[in-house]
Amino acid sequence: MAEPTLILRGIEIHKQALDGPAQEALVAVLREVVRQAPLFTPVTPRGKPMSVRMTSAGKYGWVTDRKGYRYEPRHPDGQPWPPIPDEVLTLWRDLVSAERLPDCCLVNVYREGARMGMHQDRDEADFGWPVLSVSLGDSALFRVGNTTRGGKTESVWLESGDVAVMGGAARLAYHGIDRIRPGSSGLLKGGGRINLTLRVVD
Ligand code: MD6
Ligand code: FE
Repeated sequence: MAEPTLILRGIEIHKQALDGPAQEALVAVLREVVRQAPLFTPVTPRGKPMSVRMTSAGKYGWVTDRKGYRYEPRHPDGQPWPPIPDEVLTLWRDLVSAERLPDCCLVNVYREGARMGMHQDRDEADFGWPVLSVSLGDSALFRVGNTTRGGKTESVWLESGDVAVMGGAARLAYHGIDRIRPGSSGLLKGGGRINLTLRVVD
């Protein structure tokens, strides 16, 4: 699993890093995470609700509201976030590091029509650590640009079981999800897509 299938603007993409049973197992443990830390609709600092629903596992969760983008040690309901499932940590150990584990597993849930605008992941203290992303369920059109806003972009479809590692010079590349393809996967009852992103925060 060490060699990426393809590299898009420095982002290493491991196609089908998770086979069908591994995807099913991950969905089962994520159901437990969502039971403990319910999905919520984040609001941007300007007051606009995002189209994805979100929760987290780990020492910190990523949140946004009128107060801004940040990491918090507790869910908006006041409870600590549940631990990051071992099945998820194993991917990080295999593809990133066994020495330093991630502090946050952000869970984004897309239903038909949900998208994510072009952004950088820059709320972490140390950009020396990559962000690892796991795609489950419906395929998503992932767009990658440059380390400054604007300019040419390139896109790739991320499918269920694909894992992407965004590190090195690509760590601060602008990226986003233009749209998902409804019905492209039977993994999630009711359809949709789950994206996990693992980050070192402190
Ligand atoms: C998504 N992914 O795939 C959104 N961020 O739904 C991200 O925003 C992302 O895939 C950092 C690194 C990899 C990613
Ligand atoms: Fe991101």
